[in-house]
Amino acid sequence: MTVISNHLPTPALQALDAAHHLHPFTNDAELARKGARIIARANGVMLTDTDGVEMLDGMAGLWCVNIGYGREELAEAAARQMRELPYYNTFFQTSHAPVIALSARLAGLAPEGMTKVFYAGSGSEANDTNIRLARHYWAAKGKPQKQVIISRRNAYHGSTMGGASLGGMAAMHAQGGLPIAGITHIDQPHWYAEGGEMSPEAFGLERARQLEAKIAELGEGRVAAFIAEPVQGAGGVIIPPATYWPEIQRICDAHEILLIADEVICGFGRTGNWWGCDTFAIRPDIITIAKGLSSGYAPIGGSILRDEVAETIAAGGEFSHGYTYSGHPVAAAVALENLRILEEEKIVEQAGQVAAPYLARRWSELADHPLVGEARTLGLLAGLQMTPDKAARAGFAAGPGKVGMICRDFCFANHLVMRHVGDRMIVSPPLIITKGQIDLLIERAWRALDQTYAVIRDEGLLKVA
Ligand code: PXG
Repeated sequence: MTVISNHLPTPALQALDAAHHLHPFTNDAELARKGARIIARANGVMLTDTDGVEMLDGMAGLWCVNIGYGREELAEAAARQMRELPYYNTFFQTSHAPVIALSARLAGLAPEGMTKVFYAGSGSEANDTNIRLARHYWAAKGKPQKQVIISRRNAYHGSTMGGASLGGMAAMHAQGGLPIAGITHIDQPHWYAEGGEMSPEAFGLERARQLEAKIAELGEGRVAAFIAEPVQGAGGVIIPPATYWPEIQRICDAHEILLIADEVICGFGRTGNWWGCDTFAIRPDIITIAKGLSSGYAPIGGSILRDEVAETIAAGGEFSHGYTYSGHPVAAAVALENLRILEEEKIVEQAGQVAAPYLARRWSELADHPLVGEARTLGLLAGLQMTPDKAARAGFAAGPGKVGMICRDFCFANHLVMRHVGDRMIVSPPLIITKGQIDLLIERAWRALDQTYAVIRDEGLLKVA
């Protein structure tokens, strides 16, 4: 048996990693000089690296380990399924019990009237599927001109050609000739950065109405769908003003377009309810799922379809689309066990009713820190904005991301995994985080902010842009 071990000394692992592994979203030359942090094991909300350092994982991996690390039952489910049927496809008029059971379970959990699932291996793949689904849906309804998908700047919908095109990340579009044709973007509902003198409520309406203006500009007959994350995650935990989603829903209802809710981060309890769509009273036609579906224990994603969409696709002949791993039996068995634990242990309810209000209270205290301009949470998503001038909501003269990176490094030094997006600090911990662990998170975040403040003051970085 191949034994994958951590017993090589850390520098040896780092050297091999640098020699043979290109990392996602990483400047690999720079990383090779520093050496990667190598994670050895994890339990609950805690990670341990190969030097034995224990860190609180404020990011649940990459927004996905909702039930926390170390659940033996998921390992058992995977091993059992691998012994029974490690692989079979769902093409060619075949199916298998794990994918059937998972689909039925998801149909029960999904919003009313959404009872069919198409599987992918990841969120990116699922969003690629959604592009083809939405366009094929309109073609099947005799409206093949309805092709354009409207998304938002600073959205994240994945890293494939389709996913990155739907996303609104300028740095991603700058590489590889993106976006692909037929995808266009409107502005995001990011009041802190872009709201200027407007109230959040007025700003939320203004941003939502850009959708209506874009539909008018393109012509309703050309628009297939609008896609959005209920709360932007990778964009910086951007919680939209309360006016935003009701207005988006009104516009989608008034026009003949599909609404795709990308729940890859928000789904499975992250916002305090099962779906971000519940939290914001959104009625989507397609929901993108991944991450929390398996709590990251196995790669799996998918699209949950409104019944009318699924029926139209089914009636439209063969949908020429699918992946080798669509509905992979091991991933499906793991996801099913994850959902059983989320439901039976009432993890979503506990997160929404106990952990989320506690995090909201403790996180809001960070707003008293001299560096912090805004500290907001929704469910177990939290973001805070660092600024050299709270009243003006100003950015730093050093440019976005410099102070964020300093703070991120201090977080690591204080054994807290907290990410930065520009100069916003964000967390998305496992849903099972306890009040005591939230206290620890806040204590470490506060210390990192203090250290960041001291360093940037001494280095003259506390200047307004
Ligand atoms: N949609 C959303 C809303 C996501 O957050 C994807 C789709 C793509 O899923 P896959 O499984 O293909 O990665 C995501 C993924 C970050 C970061 O830096 C966020 C994601 C992935 C990688 C990095 O915050 N989200």
